[in-house]
Amino acid sequence: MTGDSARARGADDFLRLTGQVPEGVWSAPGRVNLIGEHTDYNDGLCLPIALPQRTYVAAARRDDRRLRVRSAQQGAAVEIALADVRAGQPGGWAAYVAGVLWALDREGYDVPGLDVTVDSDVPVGAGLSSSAALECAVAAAVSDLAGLHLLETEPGRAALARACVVAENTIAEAPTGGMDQHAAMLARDDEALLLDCRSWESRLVPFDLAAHGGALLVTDTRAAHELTDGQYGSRRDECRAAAAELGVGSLRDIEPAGLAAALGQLTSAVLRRRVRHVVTEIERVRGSVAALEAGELARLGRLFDESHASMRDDYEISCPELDVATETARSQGALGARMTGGGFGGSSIALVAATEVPATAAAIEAAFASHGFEPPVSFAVRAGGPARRED
Ligand code: GAF
Repeated sequence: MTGDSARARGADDFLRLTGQVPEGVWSAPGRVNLIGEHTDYNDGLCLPIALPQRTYVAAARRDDRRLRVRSAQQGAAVEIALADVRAGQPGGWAAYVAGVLWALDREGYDVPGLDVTVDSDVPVGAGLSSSAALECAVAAAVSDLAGLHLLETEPGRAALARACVVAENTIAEAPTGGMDQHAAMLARDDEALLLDCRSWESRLVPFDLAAHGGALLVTDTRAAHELTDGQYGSRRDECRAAAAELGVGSLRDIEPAGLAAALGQLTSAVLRRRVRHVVTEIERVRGSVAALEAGELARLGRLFDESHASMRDDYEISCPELDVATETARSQGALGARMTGGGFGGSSIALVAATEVPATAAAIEAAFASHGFEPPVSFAVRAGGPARRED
């Protein structure tokens, strides 16, 4: 499905749901994180890009403080009074919509009831932040419909991103770190977003691989990926425990030069591995920014490979499908490859010559078939734009 058809279908679906035309259509992108994984909740650095794939919401105000929402991907409509929204209610995908209204209301904004329809071409469950895309598209709609004007400035966009994080953590009960929502709100076409997750300051880094004859190949391994199933939360708890044992506020406080000493202080081998991943990964983000700014794709590729090894061996969040996808891309001549996102399934990325995109995708598909895995879905992406009003 193309973005245009998702947008048109969203508006058509709105007419079917309400018998009226929407007051507008808003959209927000999925994301791929280039590097800096599981660093956001450690106050670290990360480097996402927005995907060209987007989630579209058509919306109009209601005067009864109720939310009615239907998604083309999820089936039946969900309806709830805004006063009844709380942790776990509504459950499932609608929590990402209701949660945003709840979080903005809690911030003191005058949030109206809404009718909303959703359509998306962001793959769901692929580690490409379909939830953040949904939250941020809804937040963009609320900002405009409630006259908040938050889309118009960078600080306003960052405030919307923070409300989406609160929605996800509190109402959807997913203990995620904030990278995805900031990417969806602040990213720009052909740029990567360097995010400092301690101050939430950001800056753009040129990301135009095509200008260097390169391409970024995303492979959705179709291996199940869930951020609410406890594994993600347990990594977060381990980082908190390690920081407490080391007497620091967060693992960001451990400088690379102090890593060996910090590891020597930790009694648990598991915590030593987790800390080593986080500290070295933050440093790899710095190296990746320098590589991109110098146009040195081979150096960026090496950092991708090191990042994947760190996630496989130290953070232990890879899986056979992600390892096969990245190893196959490398054996086909990719400059580097790594899993992206929360892990335990989801997607990988490979930095390849533009001319090698079809051959690399075909090799990954053949390798998956020979391992008896589900067929993967591979596609090349450019960096896309942030949440915005469409119509
Ligand atoms: C998921 C989370 F939502 C992010 O906050 C981040 O922690 C990421 O996993 C891992 O880098 O996408």
